[in-house]
Amino acid sequence: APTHAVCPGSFDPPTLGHLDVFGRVAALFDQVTVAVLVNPAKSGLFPPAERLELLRAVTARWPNIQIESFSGLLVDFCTQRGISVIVKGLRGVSDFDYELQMAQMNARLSGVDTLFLPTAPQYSFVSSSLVKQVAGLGGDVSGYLTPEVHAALAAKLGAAW
Ligand code: COD
Repeated sequence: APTHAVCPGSFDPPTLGHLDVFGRVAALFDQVTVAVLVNPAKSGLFPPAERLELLRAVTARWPNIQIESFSGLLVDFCTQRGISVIVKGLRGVSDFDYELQMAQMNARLSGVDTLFLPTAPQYSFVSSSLVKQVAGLGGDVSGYLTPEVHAALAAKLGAAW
């Protein structure tokens, strides 16, 4: 049977660390859904529609990746779409504690299993929140984003770079 995995996250905005995981997952599974959590209580820097648009642009090279949004429980989204595997990137031990808890809860809730991919070492310190913080203070984050995401972030922050 064809395999279908989900890469869930906030992606506010998507980084090269996310993209590295997407590409590796696209090589391992027949179909990959990148699922953007829409949290009505927490809007983030980029509205969900802009995150979806950026994700579509940066994943255009992988024909088996599709972009969708979801709210509510991730496992309900998976069950509705026949997705049997959640894939998460692990940056280090600090990710592991929380990710293990979520993986075990999700498995218990629904039987949907989680696979962890180790982050590429050059991106192990990269997170959307740190990128936003550094960029907001005038630091150079061009090494951690695609050019289109970098431009969108510059526009959002009203930056001159
Ligand atoms: N390198 C590799 N992987 C990375 C990197 C990097 N530099 N940065 C992030 N990642 C990976 C991580 O695996 C992360 O999980 C994923 O990319 C997305 O990252 P973020 O920061 O955009 O997203 P999060 O961590 O905010 O996403 C959390 C979820 C949306 C997955 C989670 O909150 C969720 O499933 N919510 C839905 C509600 C639900 O079901 N709750 C019950 C859970 S048990």
